[in-house]
Formats: sequence, C-alpha cells, structure tokens
Amino acid sequence: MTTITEARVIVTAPGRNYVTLKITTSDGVVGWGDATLNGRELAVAAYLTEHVCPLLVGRDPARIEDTWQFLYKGAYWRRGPVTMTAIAAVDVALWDILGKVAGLPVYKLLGGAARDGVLVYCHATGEDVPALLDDVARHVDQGYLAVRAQAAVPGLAKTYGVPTPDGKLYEPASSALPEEHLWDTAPYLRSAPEMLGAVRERFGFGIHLLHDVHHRLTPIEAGRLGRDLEPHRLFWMEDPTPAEDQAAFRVIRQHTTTPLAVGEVFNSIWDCQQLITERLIDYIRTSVTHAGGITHLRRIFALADLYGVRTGSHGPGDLSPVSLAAALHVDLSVPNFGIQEFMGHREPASEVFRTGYTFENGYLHPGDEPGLGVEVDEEAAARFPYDPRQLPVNRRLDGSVHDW
Ligand code: GCO
Ligand code: MG
Repeated sequence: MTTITEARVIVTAPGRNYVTLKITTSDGVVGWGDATLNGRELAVAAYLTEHVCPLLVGRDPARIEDTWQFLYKGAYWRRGPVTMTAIAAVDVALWDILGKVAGLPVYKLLGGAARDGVLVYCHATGEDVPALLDDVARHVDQGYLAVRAQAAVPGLAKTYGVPTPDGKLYEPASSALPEEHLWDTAPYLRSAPEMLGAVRERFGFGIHLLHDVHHRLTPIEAGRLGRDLEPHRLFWMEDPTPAEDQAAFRVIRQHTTTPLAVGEVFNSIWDCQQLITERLIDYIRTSVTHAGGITHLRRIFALADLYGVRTGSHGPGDLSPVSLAAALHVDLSVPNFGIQEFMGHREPASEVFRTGYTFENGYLHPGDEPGLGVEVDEEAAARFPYDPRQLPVNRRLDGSVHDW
C-alpha cells in the first residue's frame, strides 16, 4: 500500500510570509498545501509540525475524507483559524497527490469543469478619487471585468485597502508592534457612495463593481450604506459588520437590496450556517486555506447552493499561490460559483511558486497539469527567511479600539 512517508513545513517570505506543507508518499509523489495565516504564521507551522505531521506518516494518502475527519474529530478541540488552516493544508496536499497519481487536474476529480473559466475581481485603489479612477482604468485595460474599488477616506491618514504612495502593502507593519490607524465612521459613510458613484459615472454599468467595508459598521449603519449604494448597483458590499454576529445581518437585510458578501474570517460551516440558511447573504467568501481545505469548502458551498447563495472566495496576496490554485479548481467545478478574488502575488513569489494558472479576458483557469498545477522550489524558498509582521489595529477618535 502507498503511504505517506514525510510531512514537512516550509516557512518562506518571498515578498511576504507563506507557510507551505509538503507531503511525500512512498511512491515519491509530492503534494503541496498552503497553511498561511497572515500575522499568525508560526502558530499554524507549530500546530502542523508538532501535532499533525507525526500523525500523517504511515497513512494512506488517498483516504482524504478519513484524514479530514481524523484530524478534525481527533483533536477534540474544534474549529478556529489555526486548527482549520492546518487541516486545510493537509487536505489540499492530499488532493494534489491524488490528482498527480490519477494524472488528472484536481477539478476533474471534483466532477469536471462546470464553466469555461473563473470570473475574478481585482483590486483598484487610490489616495483620492481621481487616482482611484486611473487605477480602475488600468485594470479595465488589462481585461478585468470586475473591480473592487477602495479610496482613502478624506481626513484619515490611512484607510484599509489603500497602499501608501511608495507602493508598499497596506498591511502589515514591519515593526514589532502593529501600526495604529485612526477610524471615523461618519466621513466614510459620506465618501464611500460618492467614490463608487464616481466609478459608475466614468466607467458606466458594464463592469462589475465591488467594495469591502472590512467589518467596520454597526448593522444600522451598514443598512444605510447599502441603501445609499443601491443606485450604483454593486456586485457586492463585503463584510459590512463584524462577521461573527450572524444575526446582525437580519437588520442589514431589512434595509437594503445591495448584495452582501461575508466569510473571509470564517473557518467552518458552523460560522456561516445561519447566514446561509436564513438567506442573509448573497455570496459566501470562505477560502480553501482558512476553511478546512477543498473537502470542507465544498461542503460549505453545497449548503450555500441549497439556499441560492453563490461563492466568492477570499483570494488575497497573503494566501499563497498553492491556495489560489486550489480555489480555482473548486471554482471551476461547483454549480453555484459567483466570483473569485484575485489580488496576485508580489515578486519574488514566482521564484518560489511555479504556477500553471492563466488569466485571459477577465477569467482565470487552473490549467490541466495533474494535481493543483503548482510546484514549490525549496532552494528558492530557503533564500527568503521568515519576516515577522503585524496586521494594523484601528482606533476611533476617542482612542478606543475599533475593528480593522
Ligand atoms: C480581502 C481582505 C484582505 C484581508 C487580509 C488579512 O478582501 O482581500 O479583506 O485584504 O484584510 O487578507 O490578512
Ligand atoms: Mg475583505
């Protein structure tokens, strides 16, 4: 019988930190999984190295569901981002191995392509509205059909989603302590509809327009914003309120028809059960890496399909190309796919991760290489040591801590 002979964690920072799991079988087949949890990378690395990798050696790599249940139920302590990211990395690496053994891309193992390509949305940002409009134009010229628009809030020194003029990431800080940003809801609620209206005025209704609120509003504020955005026909308004309060979405729903998307901070089906079954959202944004891998994500998406909720997986640059590839295989195969976030990866990420996915006319395709279609160059990875960084925190004008 083929068995797992080694499971090992690789931490590398080509452009930013990534945690990768490498699983090798007795037949010499290698599978890759992403275990990156932005800002808490080493917690997942230790969970895998100390508690999970020793359990994998000797197991049959083809028993993917059994391994998932073994790790989830066997830990007794359930859910949580660290546990579920670790299980996801194992799960994705096992799907990669299964595809390589079968000689098939993973999407064919999941039932085959249900569409020709995966519609993606990119990020456009600006220090002010004219700069944002230039950035939207740049992305439209590159062929994107869907654009997330974020602009700095007038009067605030830093706004989520807007990189500094030197092109640095908008998170995380490189110092030992997190950056502290100031937040003020009133100017945001005034400027966001104007900003998104300006995008519609310049580009019309021929592109899909998205916006991320990043969990900063109360339910009634979110209801007001959604209502103010209705004339601009958003594809979605993302994370309007802190996502852990599922019942809060009842209030938002009562006040607006702007479609709602939630889920990047969720890690299990239980986190979104009420949102889905009460039809409180339109898009579920859980990711392969933070929601238990391909096996668990498909379960979430199948539940969502029953209730008319479509998918919109989180795909930021802080998840590795292994994660994006896995997402694309799922996206291509599920019936209720909606859209996939595509932020891309900053160089020198391509020195470490060799990817097979391709972008054309607004759509990504995972490619037809057996498995996920991503390979990791371990020698290159060793050239980019771990670089500890912190996500920022937000404070209100009175100094109290707010959601970032
Ligand atoms: C998104 C997200 C990210 C997160 C980041 C945190 O919609 O892509 O909100 O920008 O902030 O993934 O690590
Ligand atoms: Mg988001």
